Amino acid sequence: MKSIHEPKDLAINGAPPAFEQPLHVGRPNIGSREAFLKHVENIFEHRWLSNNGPLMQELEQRVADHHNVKHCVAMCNGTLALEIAIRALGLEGEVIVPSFTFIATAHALHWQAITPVFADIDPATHNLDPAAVRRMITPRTSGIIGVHLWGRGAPVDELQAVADDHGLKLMFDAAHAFGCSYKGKMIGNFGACEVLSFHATKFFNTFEGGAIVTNNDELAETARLMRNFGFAAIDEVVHPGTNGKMIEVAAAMGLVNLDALDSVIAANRCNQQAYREALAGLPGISLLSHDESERNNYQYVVMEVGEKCPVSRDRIIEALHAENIRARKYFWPGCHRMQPYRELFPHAGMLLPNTQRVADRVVVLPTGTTIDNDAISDVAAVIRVLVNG
Ligand code: T4K
Repeated sequence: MKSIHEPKDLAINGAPPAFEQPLHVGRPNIGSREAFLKHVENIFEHRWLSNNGPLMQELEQRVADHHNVKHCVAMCNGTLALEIAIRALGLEGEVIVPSFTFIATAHALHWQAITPVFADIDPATHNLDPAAVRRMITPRTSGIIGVHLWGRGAPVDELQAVADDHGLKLMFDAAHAFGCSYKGKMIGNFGACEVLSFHATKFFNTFEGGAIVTNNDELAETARLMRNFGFAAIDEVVHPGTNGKMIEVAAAMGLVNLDALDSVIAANRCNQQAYREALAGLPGISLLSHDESERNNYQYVVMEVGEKCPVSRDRIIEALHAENIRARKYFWPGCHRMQPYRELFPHAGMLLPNTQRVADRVVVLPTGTTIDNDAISDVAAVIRVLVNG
């Protein structure tokens, strides 16, 4: 790996890329391979591959304990968990969501013939602005889905107040917030339920996976029925349902990754600090920070390119990609500017000025257990060379 010091060294100027192998956002964090392979041997030995298997049950218990919540209902992925949660809660008509989120939040509604109505965000936190949510309520509104973006808690209390004032249901997309807290209480305990994602790129992964976490017994029971075709017992279907089951090999991955959480947090935290130091003092460049009084997983390094920066966000992305650094523009351009929402709501952007501004500024940088301080220095050097001209 070479270090970049001069503008002429940038790959966009014809030099070879800084990294021979791509440096990815979302490189999976993987715990003990040995322990995982041992689980796999056991799975083969017992020939129990899916359908409420023992490893999945153990994982559910440990995830629930980790979040101090009564129920964890594991699923095959976070999107299906969102769909099931939405259906189990009985949402219908219109549901208010941020547009500045991964497309799955909106699609999980649209897929079930529910209209996602996009509300604006607070540009300082990137999370829903409760006042904007209030403005989007109509007689057809049945609920609100808050997103704890980047793992930082949405304004839960204020959103709950809006929901209570208007008789709406509130749930959270907590795909980024595994192991995080809000006002000292673990994520998983807010709204009617919360949905975690255990996708490969997440802080905690089960290859693919997700879960509904809730303290509501009835909701958990309904979600359990729905994920297994509505079966209450052999030959007894009591509810409409689908196939949302988590397989045993995925649960095995989850169990070994649960054992590695502390080391992932330590690596992520160290990376955040390294980026902060390496990018300090650059005009118009800032990094989103974490509230150290809360529990954080530090999974996303979110850089913002402000007006004072002499180069554009897209120019920075172009230069990083040329160096084989696969930084991302999450969640550009915002759900409302993607299909089918762009066509369904062509004027939605008029009510989403903060969403559009933030979406045009963000760069998510590579982090996780596979990146070291030298690599971070090189990533920062590319940005520094560009910004300082
Ligand atoms: N709600 C929110 C707020 C979410 O962010 C997500 C998922 C969901 C709901 C839905 O949960 P799931 O149904 O996914 O459980 C990625 C993830 O696929 C997606 O799970 C995640 N959010 C989103 C933020 O990021 P893409 O389209 O960016 O994926 P892709 O294929 O471009 O991969 C991202 C980077 O990670 C690439 O640089 C390659 C690298 N990567 C990826 C995988 C899968 C690896 O290095 N190894 C891998 O195995 O969506």
